[in-house]
Amino acid sequence: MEMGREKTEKAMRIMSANPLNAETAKEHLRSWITANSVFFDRNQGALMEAPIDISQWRLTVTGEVGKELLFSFDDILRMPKAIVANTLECSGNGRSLLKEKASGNPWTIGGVGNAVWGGVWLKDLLKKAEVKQSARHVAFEGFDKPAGSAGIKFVRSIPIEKALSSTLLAYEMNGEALPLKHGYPLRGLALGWTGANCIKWLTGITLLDAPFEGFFMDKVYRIFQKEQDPKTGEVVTRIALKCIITQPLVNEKLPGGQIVVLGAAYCGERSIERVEVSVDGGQTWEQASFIGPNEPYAWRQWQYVWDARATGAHTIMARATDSEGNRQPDRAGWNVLGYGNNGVEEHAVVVEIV
Ligand SMILES: Nc1nc2c(c(=O)[nH]1)N[C@H]1C(S)=C(S)[C@@H](COP(=O)(O)O)O[C@H]1N2
Ligand SMILES: [Mo]
Repeated sequence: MEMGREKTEKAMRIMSANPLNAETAKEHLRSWITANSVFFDRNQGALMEAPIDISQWRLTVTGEVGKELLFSFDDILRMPKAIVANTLECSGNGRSLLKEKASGNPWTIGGVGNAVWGGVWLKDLLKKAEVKQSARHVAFEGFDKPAGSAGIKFVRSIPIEKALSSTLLAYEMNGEALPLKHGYPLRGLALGWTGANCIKWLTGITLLDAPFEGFFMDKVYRIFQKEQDPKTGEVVTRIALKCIITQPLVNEKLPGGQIVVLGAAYCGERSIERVEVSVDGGQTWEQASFIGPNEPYAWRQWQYVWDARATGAHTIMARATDSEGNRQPDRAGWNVLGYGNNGVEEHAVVVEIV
């Protein structure tokens, strides 16, 4: 299917080629699984040209442990396998839709995707390492080459509680070996947390008695305001409650009649209870219906059939409520780096009925 493949490749919206930062086209966000070939790309440094020789790859576990460990890829494959669905979203997804500009990659809604991941539970590895009482954070290091002359490695840490409860080390993505650009051969996945907490090309895990300190922990991936020291801002961890509209497209011209509005709703560690849709700019709301699987950590696809009668411009909005009764905000809270845009108004889609 040569034509199909060409179309697929064109569908990525490339924001920067080197490092590669590209978002998934809305058309590819309409299924529960996001195919590996169209899954969004977010990289701090240049992509490596060839996969590592798997016989040379090693994973170390060091720091606040009773026993330092060294794993080969075969050692990892021999451990009990876990399969989990998880929606991965870049912390800055939706940034370009904020009313007030924020710096960073200009994501619309395509810095997100859902995959079924295969791998091993981090807690199973840590059990073998005899983690000390003093361990509070777990740092992850990849073997990608850092960008720029400063050469700062992308190292980040997560709290020990997250590492021991719901963090996967994934070597498989949607039934295939983890693709090179998504972290081959192994990546961390702090389930339900933003992409920055999910280190690719993993090679080192270090148990620390405090959060890791460094550029990618203290200067970015924090919520802060102008004139505030970034280090005093809250660290970006959980994916925020949010709803995206994947059909129709922004400014699409459509004939009147039945229009199938499609979208996805997600909120990381919690589940989605309800999605409501408005086709009159937020004056009235109707319930959407869910389609497809309902799995922890994974988004829910939904649809709403709109009987469009009047010609002219119409504003479609969608809003989600989680299982604890929280509803996403009408407007997102602003921060300097534009993280966590989950505003209903920011994600509105205007269409024209002709
Ligand atoms: N080693 C390494 N891991 C990384 C990054 C990186 O640049 N280097 N980028 C992070 C960010 S910010 C995101 S959003 C996700 C993106 O994962 P993907 O490219 O597989 O979609 O990987 C994360 N893990
Ligand atoms: Mo990200």
